Amino acid sequence: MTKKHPVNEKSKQEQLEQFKTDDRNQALTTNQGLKLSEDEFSLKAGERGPTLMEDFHFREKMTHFDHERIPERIVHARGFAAHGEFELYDSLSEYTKAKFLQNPSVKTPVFVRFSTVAGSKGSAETVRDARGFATKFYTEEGNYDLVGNNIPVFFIQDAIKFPDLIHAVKPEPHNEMPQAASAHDTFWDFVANNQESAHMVMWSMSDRAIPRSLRMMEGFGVHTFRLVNAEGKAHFVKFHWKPVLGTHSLVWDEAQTISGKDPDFHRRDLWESIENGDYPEYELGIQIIDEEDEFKFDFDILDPTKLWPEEDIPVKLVGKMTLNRNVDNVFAETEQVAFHPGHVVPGIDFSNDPLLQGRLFSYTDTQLIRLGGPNFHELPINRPVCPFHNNQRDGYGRQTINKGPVSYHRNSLAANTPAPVPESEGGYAHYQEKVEGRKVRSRSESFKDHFSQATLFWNSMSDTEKEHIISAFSFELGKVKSKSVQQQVVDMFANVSTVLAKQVAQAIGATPPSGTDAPVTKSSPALSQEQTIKKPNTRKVAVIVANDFSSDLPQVLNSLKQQGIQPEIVSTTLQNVKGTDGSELEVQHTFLTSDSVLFDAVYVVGSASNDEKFRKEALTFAQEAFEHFKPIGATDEGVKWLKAAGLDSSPGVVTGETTRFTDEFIEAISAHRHWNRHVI
Ligand code: HDE
Repeated sequence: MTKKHPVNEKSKQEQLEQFKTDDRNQALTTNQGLKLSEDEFSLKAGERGPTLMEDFHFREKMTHFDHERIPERIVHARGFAAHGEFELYDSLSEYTKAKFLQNPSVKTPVFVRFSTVAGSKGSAETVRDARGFATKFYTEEGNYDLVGNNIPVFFIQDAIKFPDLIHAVKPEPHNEMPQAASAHDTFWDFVANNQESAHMVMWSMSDRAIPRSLRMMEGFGVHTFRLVNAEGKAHFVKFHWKPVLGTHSLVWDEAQTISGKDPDFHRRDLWESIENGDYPEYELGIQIIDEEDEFKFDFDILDPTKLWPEEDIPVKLVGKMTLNRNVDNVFAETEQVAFHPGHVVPGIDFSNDPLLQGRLFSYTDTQLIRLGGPNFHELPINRPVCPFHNNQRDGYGRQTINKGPVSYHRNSLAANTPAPVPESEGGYAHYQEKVEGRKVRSRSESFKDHFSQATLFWNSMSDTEKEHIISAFSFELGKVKSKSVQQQVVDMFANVSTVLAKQVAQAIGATPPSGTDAPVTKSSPALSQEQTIKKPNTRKVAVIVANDFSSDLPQVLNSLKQQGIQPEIVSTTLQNVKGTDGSELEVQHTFLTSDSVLFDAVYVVGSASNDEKFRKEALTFAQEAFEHFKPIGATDEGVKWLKAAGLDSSPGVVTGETTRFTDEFIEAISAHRHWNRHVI
């Protein structure tokens, strides 16, 4: 039978060009290389008869499919990744002998996987959660993994509590709800009964837990590590990633809507930016503390619930990472990548942070079950770029064909190779820290202050950020059913701020604490996002337009584009829209396929025709953007519409003539959100 709409040869060629597949122009074969003559019908005894056991092709294809999934990560299951490179600004030889941190002309390839923590692999991306920020540096001395988060502290102080924390935050086991959310009883019960979580919970309830983009969030190594130089001198270090575009967030209402409108919002944003050549960039920062100064602070530097205030210990920017290549295959790369804080190179070492020490065990263990055996280092994404040789052999999925009879050390038959090399030739030698003590299961006294830095965080927030934190607590605890847990949490956070605790108590019907807050003696401006870098580039603007737009519009759009802003046309249908001067614009979205939450700003051009439905749709966009404090622009009919709806003359709403309009609108877009707007 001839097809009604045969694929024409030209579009077939275009498709081949578009998708750079290795299988291009190849014959279809089985995994044994046998060419196949048919792939749509199983082998049957007669056209209407039973399928035959003999059909090895059907069995191979189906068996492979049946085994396509591997266990998802217990935490950080939902992730997205990209390739890139890291360049150093100046040699760090003063602090470390790590080769990739010596020479600014060396470009080190990297692979970065971002993730949410609590949700399963198919969960939405704009949920309230910490984000994983794991970087694999493929250095000439072996792989170095900096497996961090976008929050600088953690919930617990000792790794032995990690299974408890994760059991509490994951969906409750009796009904597997809620997915990818901490707004439920077990999580908050854990918090109230493990008060070391106070500081991290403040961050999780802040805007940091709903980033606008993976390109606009910070990364932190969290633990204290050591850098060791060629003379063997060590310094304590904390690692930071600072996004060149600044640190920006969504608002909670918007984040929830996006979860439904586009559950892939963050990966789409990252993917598209890289495809467009707007490569995400992050500067690597280090904070350094001399070994001699270990005890000079009012917190223990081994305690992972504490940060080092940047105003006391400055962050030195030492290099830049650029993500410039999307993955070719999400399973092969993003899913099979195996990170491990224990993947280090000479010059980078550990501290005795008890959380870090436990992680050094957990990550290999998890890869064994997840990737099915001990040979995961042979998967292409995990392979070091330098050669590796040892006497490990066999196991599931072994790729290397080791030759010869010798697979042991020490030997004489292979001249005792492969052999360890001294430190001077690149052999890894652990830093010889002096340790002594009793074998105990206990927590150091110096780890017992759970509230000072939680309070520092609160005191460092702007009024808007504080409001968001109060709302987040009220939302999360509002979903908790146990009155007792609600009250315990209110009482706990009264230790951070009575203002916070009172307002949350009011919102959830709990008993407010008595007392008032002590006068603020210290704050850390670096913790607030208010003063972050603000740039217009890569911001997306929904341009709402119909036929008969004025001849100025293409010029406005060009000016926006020159600033790196991305205007995208939204209209009733995907038909091109025409201007009064005959020019045409391609429409990318309809009111049905898009929503204001998927954009950073809305620009209402409107329509001269009396299309009431169009006007209503445009105003829905503008109204929603207004409530999310986003920049709004209007020209042409749009100005009248905004005025009639009472949306004009508020901060960040720009209406007017073309030349001034464009500049003011760009300024409004650069400001990102207009918090001083009165939203009811
Ligand atoms: Fe993880 N963590 N973690 N974690 N973690 C995992 O390893 C674990 C912690 C982090 O994109 C798992 O391969 C323990 C802190 C990231 O593939 C697992 C403890 C920080 C990722 C594991 C922690 C992290 C993971 C699950 C407490 C920030 C995703 C799958 C001692 C510094 C990496 C896997 C990726 C993943 C264990 C705490 C970051 C189970 C036991 C603190 C970014 O091994």
